[in-house]
Amino acid sequence: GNRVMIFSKSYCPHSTRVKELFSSLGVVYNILELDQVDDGASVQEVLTEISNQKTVPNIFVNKVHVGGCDRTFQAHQNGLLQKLLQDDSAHDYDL
Ligand code: GSH
Repeated sequence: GNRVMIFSKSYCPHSTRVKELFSSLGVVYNILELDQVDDGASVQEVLTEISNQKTVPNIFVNKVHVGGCDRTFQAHQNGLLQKLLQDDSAHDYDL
């Protein structure tokens, strides 16, 4: 199922790095480019509230907040990312 959700901005280099990481791992992700949707600013406000993170990219794996680009690469390095990806108990995201 669809397990990875990336809130991104199309011009953001950190977002690009995260997209490339998941692609290189062969992981299919859902993505919302906040600069390309009408209500992107309100989505970003809600994201700040629920994740306490103001910046993009903002990554969730199986409904667990991973963080931004740095945190996602960290999680890849220390094995947490693979663990989160293996948790298929969560429901798919519907966007
Ligand atoms: N250290 C952060 C990470 O690892 O994700 C860098 C993220 C960052 O600086 N993102 C910029 C941002 O969100 C866009 S490239 N700026 C505020 C905004 O767009 O509202």
